[in-house]
Amino acid sequence: MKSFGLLLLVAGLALAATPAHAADAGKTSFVLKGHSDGGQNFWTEGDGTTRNPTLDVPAGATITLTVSSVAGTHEMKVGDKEASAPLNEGDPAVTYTFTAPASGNVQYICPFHMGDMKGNFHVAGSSTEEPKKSPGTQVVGVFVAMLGAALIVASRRTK
Ligand SMILES: [Cu+2]
Repeated sequence: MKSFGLLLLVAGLALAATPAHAADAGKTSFVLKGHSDGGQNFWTEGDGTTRNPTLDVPAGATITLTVSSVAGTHEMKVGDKEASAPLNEGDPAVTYTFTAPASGNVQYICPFHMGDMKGNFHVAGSSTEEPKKSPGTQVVGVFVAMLGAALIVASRRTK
């Protein structure tokens, strides 16, 4: 019983320590494509399917963004920078650069479709953004670890 408790404790701590946000921290170059589909406007990273994805960037890095339109007319505005010229589908892609801050998020947005074409560049390792993936893993990990600790205590008391 005690060793089972210890096993749970170790497994729980390992789960709790799992980063909730598997970061692709080294990436500094991104392709964002604007879409207009059935009245819905959104960005995708390259040919990805996630709409307005959060993009991890290294702190302080110069980020290169290649922007084009698959459908519709869009502009790209990053943080406080000026928006790009309007981009129509078929126009050549526009390259955009900005410097990632030391921490936090920098918003990217299409000023034409402010309501639904916005996402964030998230500086890897900073905690201003809620975890995107499996926020439950850490909670479960802590719970399992506590259960393990309780079993250890209980098995000591019964001796
Ligand atoms: Cu747009």
